[in-house]
Amino acid sequence: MGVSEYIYVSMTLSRQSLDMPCLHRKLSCCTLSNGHYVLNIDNFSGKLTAQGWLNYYIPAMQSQISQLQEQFQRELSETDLNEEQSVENLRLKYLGKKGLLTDLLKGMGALSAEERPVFGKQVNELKAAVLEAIEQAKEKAALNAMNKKLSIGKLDISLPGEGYRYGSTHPLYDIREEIIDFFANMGFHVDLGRDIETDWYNFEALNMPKDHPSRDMQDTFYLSQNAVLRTHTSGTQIHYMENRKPPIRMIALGHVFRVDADATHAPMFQQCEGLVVDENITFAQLKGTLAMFAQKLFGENAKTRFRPSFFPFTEPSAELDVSCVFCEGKGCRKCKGTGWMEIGGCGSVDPAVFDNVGIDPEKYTGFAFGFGLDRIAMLRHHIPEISLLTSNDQRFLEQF
Ligand code: FA5
Repeated sequence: MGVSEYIYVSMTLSRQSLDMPCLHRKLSCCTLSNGHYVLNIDNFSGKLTAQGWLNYYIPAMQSQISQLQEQFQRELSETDLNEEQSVENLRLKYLGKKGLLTDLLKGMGALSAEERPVFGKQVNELKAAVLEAIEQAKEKAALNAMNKKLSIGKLDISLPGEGYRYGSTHPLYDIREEIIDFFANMGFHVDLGRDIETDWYNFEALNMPKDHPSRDMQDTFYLSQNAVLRTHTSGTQIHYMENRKPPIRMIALGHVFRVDADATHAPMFQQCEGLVVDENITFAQLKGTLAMFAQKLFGENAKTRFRPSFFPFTEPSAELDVSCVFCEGKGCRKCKGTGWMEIGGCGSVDPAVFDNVGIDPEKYTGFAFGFGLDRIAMLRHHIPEISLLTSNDQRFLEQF
């Protein structure tokens, strides 16, 4: 019948326990003697054929499995089906990592080739039955729990659902992207510059010598004698012109810092600088470019006005105003009755600036402009207070 030379018994058996071996304990063995197997285990010693052994083994195993089955049925009937946790505890007791059935299955490794299929079949059948019973119990427990909840609290199915909260892009981000899109389409290169500039790039090279009154408005956040948090993006023009020859078409966007704080002025805000340098560049081209830009930002009806002004690095210089978006140019409280709102400064590049970066002012001319992104966002969305843009207040930001 093909039994191996040694019959492996699942525990150290005593005479009395032979009918009821605990199947998952480790082995002892009996030796072969003239076609018979000698059981030599603990205090029991006797001769047995292999078939004789199986005759003991199979009923003992079956009896253990059916005892476990009865035990499970009893415990299942005692489990509180109103408590999902009780069902889970029962599952763990039988099918968990150290569960009774799991243990039984683990013990199979110690069985002989003849014992294993007989035993495995029975244990697996029991396992499937236990699994199914627990699944059914779980469903019942979940249903009972829900019924219990429903009977305690009132469920108002007419209440609105909770819904999902979707994020949105920041209005300043949107404007920044639109500006980049507009100028990149016109062939402008995009630069970001740097937040910290030396005195030379932020002031001196832009024709703002030390102690000159034009510095006063921006003489602000110094990190050292020579390093300053940039007060405008115009310094990027200088870096750009130092490293490239005309023709030049570039914009530079980024944060700038000033000691400034009221409803329309913030200590940190974003600017966009623009620079064009080539032969025969004129103020008329500057006007045309910015008029198109204003229409792109504020719609086709937006009008632009160039108001004479002063910047040390442009000559002539102008402030760029757009018709008030609140009253469409009629005059209101927001535009202080003028019908116009300022968004930036501009002008033709001062020849002194070209001298500072080694570009021949006799051969080349250029225009430059710089405007505030926060100001544009305020105008476009009718935002009354500039600090709202950086307050991180979700109720405010959700509107965009
Ligand atoms: C300048 O900063 C110049 N560098 C602009 C320039 C560039 C002129 C190139 C000529 C040629 P101004 O200080 O005016 O200019 O600032 C430009 C724009 O930045 C203003 O029109 C406004 O839109 C915005 N701005 C200025 N200060 C603040 C502030 N504290 N908070 C928010 N926006 C501001």
